[in-house]
Amino acid sequence: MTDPAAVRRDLAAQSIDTPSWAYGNSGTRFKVFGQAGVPRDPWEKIADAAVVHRLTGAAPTVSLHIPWDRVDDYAELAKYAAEQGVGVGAINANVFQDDDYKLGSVTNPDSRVRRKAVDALLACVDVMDATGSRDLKLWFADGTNYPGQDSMRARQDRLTEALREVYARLSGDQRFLLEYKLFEPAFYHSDVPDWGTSYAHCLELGPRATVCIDTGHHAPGTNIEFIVAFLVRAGRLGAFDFNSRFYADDDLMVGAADPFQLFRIMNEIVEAGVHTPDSGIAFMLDQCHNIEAKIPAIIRSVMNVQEATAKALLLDRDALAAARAAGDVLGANEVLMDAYATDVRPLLRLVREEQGLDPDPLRAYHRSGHQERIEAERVGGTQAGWGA
Ligand code: PSV
Ligand code: MN
Ligand code: MN
Repeated sequence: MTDPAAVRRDLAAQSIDTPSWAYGNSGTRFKVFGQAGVPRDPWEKIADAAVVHRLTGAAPTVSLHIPWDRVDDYAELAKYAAEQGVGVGAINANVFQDDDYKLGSVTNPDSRVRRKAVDALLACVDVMDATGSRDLKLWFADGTNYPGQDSMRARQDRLTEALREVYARLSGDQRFLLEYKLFEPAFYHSDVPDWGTSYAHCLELGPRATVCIDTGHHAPGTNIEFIVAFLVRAGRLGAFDFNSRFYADDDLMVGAADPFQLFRIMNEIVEAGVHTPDSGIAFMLDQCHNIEAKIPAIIRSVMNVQEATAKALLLDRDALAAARAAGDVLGANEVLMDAYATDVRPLLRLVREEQGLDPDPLRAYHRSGHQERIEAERVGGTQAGWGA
């Protein structure tokens, strides 16, 4: 049987990191739709992230993307974040938007471009030093479009060399998260296409190197919860980039396309007992809100993760263990489905009330006047940088 007080305690402790770029304008390669009141600079992105945290009590950090969030003084930015009540989450390195990176960044055949890319990654570690961020998130757009274009083996060598140099620069509790993605922007092969490739590089490097699972970066039908189970067991699951997808890297709100998949993922996390922040696993959103209102969409996303987690926490693990031990296939599946079918919204309302929060963060946001304020104050919001 589950202990209701322990469930409420774990839910109250849950931390979900929100990404600075989700607060800015975004779109597809066809069109970026501007929205009124979007942040004009990193300071305003942080201010919006702080609003999400104040209303949900569950989003205490905001991830930055460098150089999209470039400022002169990162320590100042971190100080401002702390004043707003949030911390700096992962530092996301952008080594994909310069013309130089046409044939890749750290795996580019040209050593000058590789040097430039590694220097950009090292500069991100400087940002970590200045902000107190623990995690460097590495995602490479590197790969090829045509068979024969470059040596896949040589590119792995170049990747290893670059990762080694960055790894050696980490200190204290810093670590890096190596994110994989099956395809896009490279269409024939990607240099880090899957969790196995990421994991192999992390193993070679050492314990500060961990895998980041972006839920939108797999082939359709991939059993993501298996990947979760494997990496948790191996101690190499560093983070999630949560979002949801119908077709490819859609970056829709987590839990919107397939709430059952999100539950199955969180169930693996809870079964392994790694759902609280002390697990070292960062639960991050990586989303773009192209047509929907941004802050409400991020609040909704945080709530979706909370709901999946609550269902997983309520799962009757003793009954599941008994059914498994007895070889009762249907019984085990029924225990799991019962948990999934539970309406956890009243429980989460109670948890919020116990934290002194409004039980309905979305309605509270609409009542807060924040949206009207930012629409009046902020004219000429910037693009997130992604999807232009
Ligand atoms: C790439 O598709 C990705 O998921 C990486 O995490 C980037 O850092 C993020 O999107 C934002 O571009
Ligand atoms: Mn991602
Ligand atoms: Mn992505």
